Amino acid sequence: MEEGASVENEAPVEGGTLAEVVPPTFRERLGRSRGVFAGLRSLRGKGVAPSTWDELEESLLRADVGVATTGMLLEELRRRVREKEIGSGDELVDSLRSDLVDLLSLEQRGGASGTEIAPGGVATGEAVEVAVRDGRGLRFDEEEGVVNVWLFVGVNGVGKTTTVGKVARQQSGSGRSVLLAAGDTFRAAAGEQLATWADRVGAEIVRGAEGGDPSAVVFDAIQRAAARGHSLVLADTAGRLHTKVNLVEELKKIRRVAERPPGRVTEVLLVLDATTGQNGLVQAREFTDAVAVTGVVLTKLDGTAKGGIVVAIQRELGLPVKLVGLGEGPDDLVPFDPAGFVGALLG
Ligand SMILES: Nc1nc2c(ncn2[C@@H]2O[C@H](COP(=O)(O)OP(=O)(O)OP(=O)(O)O)[C@@H](O)[C@H]2O)c(=O)[nH]1
Ligand SMILES: [Mg+2]
Repeated sequence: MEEGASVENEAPVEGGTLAEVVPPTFRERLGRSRGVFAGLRSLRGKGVAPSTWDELEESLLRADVGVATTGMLLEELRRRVREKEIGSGDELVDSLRSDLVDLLSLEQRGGASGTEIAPGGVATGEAVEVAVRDGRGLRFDEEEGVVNVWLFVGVNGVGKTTTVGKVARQQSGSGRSVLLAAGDTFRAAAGEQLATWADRVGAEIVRGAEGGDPSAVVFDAIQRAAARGHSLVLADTAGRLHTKVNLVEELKKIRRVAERPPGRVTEVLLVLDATTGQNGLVQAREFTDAVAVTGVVLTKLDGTAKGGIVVAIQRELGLPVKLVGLGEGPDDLVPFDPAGFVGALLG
């Protein structure tokens, strides 16, 4: 984690509670992605020449936006130039910027029961409005006696366990009573890793034996949560398994068990590593086909990721990117915000 960004976090701690955390910004953390988009930013201050189109196309493809979306964006920009709606490099980049923001903005998802909350926060004020309108809030049912279960799924190494820890910190920081379920019984270290997060956050954890049945762990976690008055279970899962049991079959079983009252699965978050680029999309399809995924957590966008993958995920999977990982630290998880994201890339 970059130390420089956390200076303001070191405000005095009063009454044992953590001082207000200042989350990292896209602009600070999207180093590599900003590099990939530098070619586009450099079109500013110039005219629109035939070579401009090659530069645009190459940059978008290199940024992982994907062939289909790149084609669509370029076609629309060409039309505007042809019809003299835009004439300068600046206008071209601004046009592209608003097209990308539009592409990344979601329409309201109707009919959701429960409270939509801004990721990392409880339902208060303006943040809720934004979250609901955007369909990016994390669903939490306030109903008496219900234990909300958020499942974190994805292939190995993408950042599931880390994300569970970060979400636990945010949720408990905003006043929810959280319990962690170590549903990755594939290796002992996975339980240890989650236990470290539980310690850090001050959350209870339920673990099973190594090689044990993960759905039994999740079941026990829900029972414990109900008995102890925790309203939210965050369930980590394995990215791979010892046995021949298909990972997806195992997840279906966990989900079935978690749906038994008092449990209620209110989020299934697919964790994807942004640095795997278009490969991530292939993985994602396998999961979405099997366990009704409600949103994506895109991790490692601070690393060697190229940024455009966010566009590809939402366009090609039709799934909202709800949270973005911008580092390994406990506070390096932020709600996805299209305008902030595109603004950081295109300046
Ligand atoms: N730079 C960066 N690293 C991250 C981010 N999220 C997770 N990581 C790192 O990615 C590595 C793998 O993270 P884990 O949380 O263990 O991944 P996992 O999906 O639980 O992996 P398995 O349990 O093996 O399936 C760790 O070194 C994390 O610190 C992120 O947003 N940015
Ligand atoms: Mg893990």
